[in-house]
Amino acid sequence: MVVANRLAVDSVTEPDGTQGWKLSPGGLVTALEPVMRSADGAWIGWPGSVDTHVEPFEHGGITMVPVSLDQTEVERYYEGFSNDTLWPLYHDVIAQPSYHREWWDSYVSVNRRFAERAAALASEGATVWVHDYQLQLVPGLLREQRPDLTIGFFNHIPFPAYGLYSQLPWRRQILTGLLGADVIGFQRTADAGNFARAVRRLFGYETRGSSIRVPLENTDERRPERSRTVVARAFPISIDSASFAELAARPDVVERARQIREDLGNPKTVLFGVDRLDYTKGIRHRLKAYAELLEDGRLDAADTTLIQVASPSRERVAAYMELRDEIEMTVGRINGDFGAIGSAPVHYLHHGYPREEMVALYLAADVMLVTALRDGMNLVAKEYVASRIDGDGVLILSEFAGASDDLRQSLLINPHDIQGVKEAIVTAVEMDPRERKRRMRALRRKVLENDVAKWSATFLEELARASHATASSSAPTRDGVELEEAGS
Ligand code: GDG
Repeated sequence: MVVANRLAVDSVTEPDGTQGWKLSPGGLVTALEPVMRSADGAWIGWPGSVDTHVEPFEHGGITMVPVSLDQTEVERYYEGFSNDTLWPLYHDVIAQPSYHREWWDSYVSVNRRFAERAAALASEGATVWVHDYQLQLVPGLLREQRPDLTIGFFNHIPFPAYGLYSQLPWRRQILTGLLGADVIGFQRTADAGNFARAVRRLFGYETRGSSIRVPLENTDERRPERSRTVVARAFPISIDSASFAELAARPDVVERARQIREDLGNPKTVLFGVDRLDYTKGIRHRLKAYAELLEDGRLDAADTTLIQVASPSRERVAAYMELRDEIEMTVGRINGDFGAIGSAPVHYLHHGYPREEMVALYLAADVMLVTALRDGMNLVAKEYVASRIDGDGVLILSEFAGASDDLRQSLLINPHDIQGVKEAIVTAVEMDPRERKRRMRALRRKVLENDVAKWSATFLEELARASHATASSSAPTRDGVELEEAGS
């Protein structure tokens, strides 16, 4: 069973006026859809619109179990606490997090609803996999009601350093919620380290490698030392690499990529960025570097084009409205300063596209720009690599995206260092074709070997091991192992 904020489908109105469902875009669904289909699983989540009361239904081999949210809950639990408190806090306070007690109260009650739904539907001894920062209390709440379950949690976004995490007025409650899981997965080893440090600082629990010893409530006075072991470690997420490679081989997609370049006037260089319109993605930094290169004359607007797809996201949150205004003003300024009739240096598209079109854009792009200021993983970087079956193309990748741990043969950048980003763009544009292919070959090996099926299998294996260890459990031994100091 998967428990996630969003159901894996969006409601759509068919041409004949009837209501239907289609698989939704976005990191989590892109990642889990193939796994769930093959596991014949159930997916609990919010359908994405207010007061939608729908009975469970089947879609694409997955049982969808909708959880309804009312208007106030959408404002407080989702737009508020999830996207205006936790999201900026966990992304290193790039934007200022807002702390409101009524948002927290709503977060608690919605997490409780998800947990109750899962507790009511899960079969005896089932495996439940809870996803992401919107539902951090669910593992703890679920364990209280259903100790028979094996519970996993995966955090798709970063986990911040203690100095930032400690701002959160409800920092202890969140940790208690997460520690209800048997396995807590993070994107990077650094995230797991930040989590373990927060646990030591706030609770003083012992941690040893990826194991955390959580004392059980003292129900048995003869065994005051009883504890359970929670595993917290990195499981870097990936994509369904083969399906991107297959799309990239389709003649209509290849033709579409050619068409895109032709429609742009066959420029020498096509640069490409695609992101949810989010302040974590570094779109402004990218535009600034590009504009300066045009200004300096190191790139020529006559033979260079940047396509920036910014898919609409969280449009009712104030920080996102401001960001959109800022980006659109900057794009307008660049096109005004450097454009000519029939040629615009930036093609800015505020739309979502079908996956075929995304792959055609990946194929049309000489240089892919991933300039996130902070990003759990960044699947776009991996999708670009998987799509380049021609072995060509250059990936510029922020070291603050989890993907940079693995994709070392990209051009790694610090997006705050605008000069460094400019140099990387010039290096990419001028790179010798043999060097491009050498790098892309190494990147492709990584992405094709480590796909999403391997990611979920690795997580689920760890979860099975953890549940087995608990079943035959005793407290972890201290013999011969140095425990990290509480409070360090
Ligand atoms: C979160 C974490 C982590 C985007 N626009 C369109 C579209 N997309 C797809 C991309 C990609 C996905 O959405 C975005 O994934 P990212 O990883 O880049 O970023 P987030 O949405 O922020 O995801 C992130 C991820 O969770 C998974 O754990 O990597 O760090 O922030 O797959 O292709 N897809 C289509 N049309 C679009 O217009 N079809």
